[in-house]
Amino acid sequence: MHALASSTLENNWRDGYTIPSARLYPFQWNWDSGFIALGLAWSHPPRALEEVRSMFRGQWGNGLLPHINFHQPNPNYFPGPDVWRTAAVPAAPQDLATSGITQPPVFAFVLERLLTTPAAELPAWADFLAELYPKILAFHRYLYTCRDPHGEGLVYIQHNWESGTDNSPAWDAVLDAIDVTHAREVAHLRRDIRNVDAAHRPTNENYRRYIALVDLFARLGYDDAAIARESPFLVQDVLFNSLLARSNQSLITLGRRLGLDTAEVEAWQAKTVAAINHKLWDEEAGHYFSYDLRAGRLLRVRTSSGFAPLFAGVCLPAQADRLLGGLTTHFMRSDAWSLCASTAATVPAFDPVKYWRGPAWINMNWLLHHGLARYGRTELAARIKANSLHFMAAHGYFEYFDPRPPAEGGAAHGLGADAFSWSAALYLDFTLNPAPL
Ligand code: 9WN
Repeated sequence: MHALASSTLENNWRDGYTIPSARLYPFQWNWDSGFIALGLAWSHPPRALEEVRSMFRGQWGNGLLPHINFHQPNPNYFPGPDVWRTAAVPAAPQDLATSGITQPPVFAFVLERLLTTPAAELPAWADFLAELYPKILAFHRYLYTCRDPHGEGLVYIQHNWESGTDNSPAWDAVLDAIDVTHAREVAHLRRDIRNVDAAHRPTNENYRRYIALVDLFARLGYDDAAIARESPFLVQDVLFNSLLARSNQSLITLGRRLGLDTAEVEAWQAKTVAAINHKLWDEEAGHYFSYDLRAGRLLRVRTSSGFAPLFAGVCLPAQADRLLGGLTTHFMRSDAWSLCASTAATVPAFDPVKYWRGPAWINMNWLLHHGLARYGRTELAARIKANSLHFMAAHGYFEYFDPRPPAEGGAAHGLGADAFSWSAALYLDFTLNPAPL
């Protein structure tokens, strides 16, 4: 498995960065790059530093870290740079095409984790850390300045692609409310459904809405104030904000090591931790949900993003108890299920093979594993890890996996893209790095 993980990362390595998968995603993606660095740190340590540096080459002047860096042209993905049209935006880098939206902020905790790997023993490490720290800080500052209009300590995502959990049924109501009367048809432009089973990917109806949002952002010149005024999609995502909180903690830890003043980050952090527990916790359901700023309500669809506050360490003990009561009930129909379904099996839209609507993902399992360990739930943490390793040993480094056992119809193969980089990378982290996070 280690040799296969290394060769998967090797095959997906391009000129200074790693693509998530040759079949579906031929560019550099933001949060993928963070998880991938954690694997490269074991298979090829200098590349972990190169990977992160390449990602930040795409950072905008206002601090935004794009969700895709289009380092080299490739026709095998839609939407490409011609759809994003960011070249004319003054804040965008002049020498690298990028998308114009972001993804969950993982890099601060990725850097903290890299400290426990061979990458931190490289002579180049100290310079790398000093170079990256202000860039990550600038990204967080962008989020708090441009994505938190009411100063709540909760930042919003403006597109489901910013959530990382793109096709989650939690976004259905928000996407359905988008007026597509004047939106263009995009079904014929899609590349994904030519490359993997369409039943495992989002619908054409949804893709039309995804692109309607991108077209709106391009028309507004990626002006955040204008987007906040006009866009129908403004959501305080619980996963995004929890990873922001965990990354703030890492910025504080790393900042102190570097002898820096961390007061600004501490102030953000205090607000965000309180706001996650106050605004995104639903006492009746015993679960955390995302909040739709446009409609002014919680999006009460039970997904595995709701466990992310464990990883951030923001749950009070009583909340953690309630939350975890739901893990082995809502997220599995029998004890033979593997953890953790991305959408609870009790949600009507649950689909065990469709992208983010039911299948288990290795990065989400990794976050949950560390969240459980943080709360002393050793047995459950071990179970999540064992389930993750089993998925990959049985099926290979696929993008996602059916959580059902074969006796209940579970798919006999992995789902989505094969030779998927973060699965391989996190296999290495799971098995070679015993440090807590
Ligand atoms: C859109 C690259 C990315 C992941 C996301 C995953 C999927 C892209 C797509 O692939 O999203 O960003 O085209 O479907 O949902 O989490 O970062 O692996």
